[in-house]
Amino acid sequence: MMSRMWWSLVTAAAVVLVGCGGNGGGPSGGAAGNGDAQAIAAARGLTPDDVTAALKTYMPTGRHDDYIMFSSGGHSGQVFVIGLPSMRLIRSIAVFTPEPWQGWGYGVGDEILEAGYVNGNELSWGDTHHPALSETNGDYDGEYCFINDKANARVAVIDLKDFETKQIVKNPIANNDHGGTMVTPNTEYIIEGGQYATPLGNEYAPIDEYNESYRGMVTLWKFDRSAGRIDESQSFALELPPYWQDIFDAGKLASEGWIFGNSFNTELATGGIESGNAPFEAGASQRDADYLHIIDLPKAEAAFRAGKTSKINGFAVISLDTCVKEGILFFAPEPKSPHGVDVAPKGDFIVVSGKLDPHVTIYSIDRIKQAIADKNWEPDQYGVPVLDQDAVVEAQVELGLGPLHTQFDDKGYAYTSLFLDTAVARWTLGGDYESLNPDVAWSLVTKIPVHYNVGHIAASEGDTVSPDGNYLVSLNKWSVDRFFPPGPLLPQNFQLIDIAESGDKMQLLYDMPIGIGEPHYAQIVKADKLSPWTVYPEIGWDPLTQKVDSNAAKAGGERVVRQGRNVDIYMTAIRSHFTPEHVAINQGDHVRWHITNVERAEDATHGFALPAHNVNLSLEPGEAVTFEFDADQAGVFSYYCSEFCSALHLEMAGYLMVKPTAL
Ligand code: CUK
Ligand code: CUA
Repeated sequence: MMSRMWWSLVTAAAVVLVGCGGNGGGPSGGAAGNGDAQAIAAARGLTPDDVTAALKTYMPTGRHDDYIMFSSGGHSGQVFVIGLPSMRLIRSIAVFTPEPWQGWGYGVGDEILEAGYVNGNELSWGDTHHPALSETNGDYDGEYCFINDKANARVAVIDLKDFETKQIVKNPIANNDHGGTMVTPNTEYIIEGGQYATPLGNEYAPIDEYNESYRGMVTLWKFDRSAGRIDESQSFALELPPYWQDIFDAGKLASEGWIFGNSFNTELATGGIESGNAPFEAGASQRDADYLHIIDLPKAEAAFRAGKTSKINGFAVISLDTCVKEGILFFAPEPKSPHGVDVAPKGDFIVVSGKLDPHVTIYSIDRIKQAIADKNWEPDQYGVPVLDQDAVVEAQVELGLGPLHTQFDDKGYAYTSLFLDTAVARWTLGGDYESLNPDVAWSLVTKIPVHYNVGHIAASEGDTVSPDGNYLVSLNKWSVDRFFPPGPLLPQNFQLIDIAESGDKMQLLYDMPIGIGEPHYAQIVKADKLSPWTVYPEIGWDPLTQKVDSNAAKAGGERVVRQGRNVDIYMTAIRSHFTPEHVAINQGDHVRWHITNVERAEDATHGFALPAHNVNLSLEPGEAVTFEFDADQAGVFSYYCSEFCSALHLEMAGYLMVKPTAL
């Protein structure tokens, strides 16, 4: 069945790729396996493209991936860490959702999760959309990752020293967000834009007062890099018209200091399908244009510093009137129900996709600045200057149906996801990028089909000032027939695409099912930019403060200390025992339990599971944890190590004895 020519292609591809890998195998190195490889490929029905795809993605045991992708976890409330090109899930990072493997919410991180509760209401999930890696001069620096919770308007800070969540802030004026998180080029600010307009500060107003009382917003969270935390006191928000703001992006290089966001529902539709009104999907799609939001960040900062703010729930807000008066906010028409807004690597162009328009529209920052200088605008109904569209648009490129999000490479190409076409388009940028690409500027080059219905795409470092242009991942919303169906709830599908070659060559390499939530955006960073710890720097390390906890339990200092009804337990963990192994207390005591993993060996993690108390810890080497509870249940509770750490792991256990009050 298989012709000789066909097979020589496979063999040639295999040999070429082995050669490219720098392993020095050469023809003889591959020859021994050729017969076997051919037989395997034939038996499995693999095409030459399949074989090259396998060769480009396979990681021999022990070899690390070249890139690390940080993906939102959608309604899992987490962030996923995935290696490229192998597409191996390396870990999830618990953020908004308690997660027992990491102990997150089960004795570890409880205060951080509690800081994200709304009016004391426990929230045990989030809807993460857009991760943002911290940047220095517009390039990923590998230090922090930020992520938003669309459902509750929250932003989290993850420290990439240990890949753990350090802070959750609740937006004080909004109850949902979407245009977050994105960072300014030196991570001065983390952007969090709203989505569905509501009265700010969670006030009540009837829906028929929509135009007067409902508002949009964008919040600029000040990041204090030395503290590794958002500084709420130096953060502020802009009040925006009740258009539904969507995604934001920060300007860089040519556009540094500007922030761009888009909006849909400039119709101010208020829905009400049940009362015979046009549903939102129709009402919010009437007009030919919505508004690109253009924000002058230095002017906004100046207004904030000058105290030209009002307080909503104690949070500084620059009113819409002040935004207009101070020249902070401008609009430009953008066609039609836009979704993505993405700033090109040099910062000179801003690419907007209208979901209901087959084009991407490209704005020029020079033209925008000129139109502002020329006062070439008409005010909208809220008095915001709407710049003349012809004056600010540089180009439009027809790509296909349902364009959403755009990324960039090092070859002068842009890539845009096409939801309805279920494809990724490669197209050429003009201007300064023309010398990089051999094709005609501002034109479609090719499309690659994806499976199916792509939302975001992520190219390697593809939203920075220096994209590297090797890989692109298509974050597909539907997988339909790509995987074994695990019941009617199907996974999403991440597809890895090789974009290293120019022209019409792009190759689909790998399908990765995501069966734990619906990711939206992801960012892909070169692995060598990350330098995480593999053990905590010193024994007794508190990951919350990132320093040694002077009150941590120490080897030789294990003890139980009672002061009235308060009991402090100082415990150490090392293969394969806890010290102490018996802890005797009285019903009604308040317990503060301090455990230190005193190991220094990589991967020597211990768990700590306490029955009936909803406690499970993950204690990484060196880590010290304190958790508290009221011992209101009498009885004997067998605690044990919940990580299989050694041959005598099962013996790593002990007894908490809580003596009944009556005895
Ligand atoms: S959104 Cu999900 S596909 Cu939150 Cu960025 Cu466009
Ligand atoms: Cu320690 Cu199992």
